Amino acid sequence: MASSPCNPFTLTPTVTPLSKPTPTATLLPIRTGSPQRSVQCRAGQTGFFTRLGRLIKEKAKSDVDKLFSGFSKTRDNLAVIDELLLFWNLSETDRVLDELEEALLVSDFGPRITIKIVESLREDIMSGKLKSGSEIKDALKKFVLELLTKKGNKTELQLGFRKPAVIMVVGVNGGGKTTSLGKLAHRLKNEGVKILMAAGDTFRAAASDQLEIWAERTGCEIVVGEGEKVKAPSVLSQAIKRGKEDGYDVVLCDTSGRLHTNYSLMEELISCKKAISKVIPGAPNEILLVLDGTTGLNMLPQAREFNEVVGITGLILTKLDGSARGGCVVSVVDELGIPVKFVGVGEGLEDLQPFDAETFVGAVFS
Ligand SMILES: Nc1nc2c(ncn2[C@@H]2O[C@H](COP(=O)(O)OP(=O)(O)OP(=O)(O)O)[C@@H](O)[C@H]2O)c(=O)[nH]1
Ligand SMILES: [Mg+2]
Repeated sequence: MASSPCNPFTLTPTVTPLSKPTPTATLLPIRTGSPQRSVQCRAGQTGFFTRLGRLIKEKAKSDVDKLFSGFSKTRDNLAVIDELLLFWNLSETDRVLDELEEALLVSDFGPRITIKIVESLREDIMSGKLKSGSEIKDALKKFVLELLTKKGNKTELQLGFRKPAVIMVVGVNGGGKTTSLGKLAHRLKNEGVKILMAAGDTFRAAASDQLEIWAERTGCEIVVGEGEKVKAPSVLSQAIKRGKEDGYDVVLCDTSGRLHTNYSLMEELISCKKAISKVIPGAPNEILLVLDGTTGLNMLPQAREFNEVVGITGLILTKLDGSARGGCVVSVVDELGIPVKFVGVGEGLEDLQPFDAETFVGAVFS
């Protein structure tokens, strides 16, 4: 690995005193979780975020077991493919491919990609390129892997070069935005990143309490709006100002759940984005759309609408632990060409896994 002036591995961690930042008249008070250890990036900032993104991605490869267990239901669902291919012979190709098609559809690979896979396999079988069940299985895995790496590359977080980097999470109600934000904070914090959370869900009174619990749990600081009429763009704007003034590395912005079909709520999201970029031109660096894996292909219209309105830079697919439909990862990448950056495989702190195509293919077609 090339060395960088801001290598989070080599810098000595310093304990930042919990003294409150000097308050200014316009800023909301900051709330603090438990005392945190943070690594300050002392030299130039270029390279810090690039390395961070890469580091998190590399960890995905070492978290194979977690991802493997997270996809157990999808794997069980697809195990039928092994049985089919074990006894495959040329005369039974049509029946076997029909059943393979069914298994992929049941796991939410989606009709478009399923047909592409099956037809490509049929062609290779008929031309004599694939001669055994194991060759067919390998070709199936290769097809999925190539699709994920071609259409959904850049799975690393792209946090730019300036501090603070801003990440905003968006999505429909109950998809797992706040939980994913908390888990992401935990992951970044483990790499020595100094994080500020912004409670941008101002629709529900309990929303900021939920985020405060995550701030406490992860030892991060948080900016929460005060008063009943506080608006999300104002909270986010103030949090970004605070992040800038107090030298945070990353500001993580939570937002309210909203139906992609609700025009005025989608407009509010545009205002949130504008409020952020007014403080830091070019921010947010990442707008991550959180999609509930259990909703299957219903997530596609949601994703299209959010993408059109605010421009999605990456996806977080949640609740894949509880669902046997992990194939939706492939269908969203195929349909939208937006990379999946993280997958949620449980409710715990460690249950947000950076997405790695190879690990995924190994986990669902073991
Ligand atoms: N099993 C499982 N549960 C999850 C996962 N991610 C989130 N959840 C659960 O899903 C529920 C909703 O999560 P939240 O984080 O509150 O969702 P949200 O999108 O912030 O919801 P709103 O703010 O109401 O729109 C909670 O019970 C979470 O614990 C996951 O990856 N796996
Ligand atoms: Mg929430």
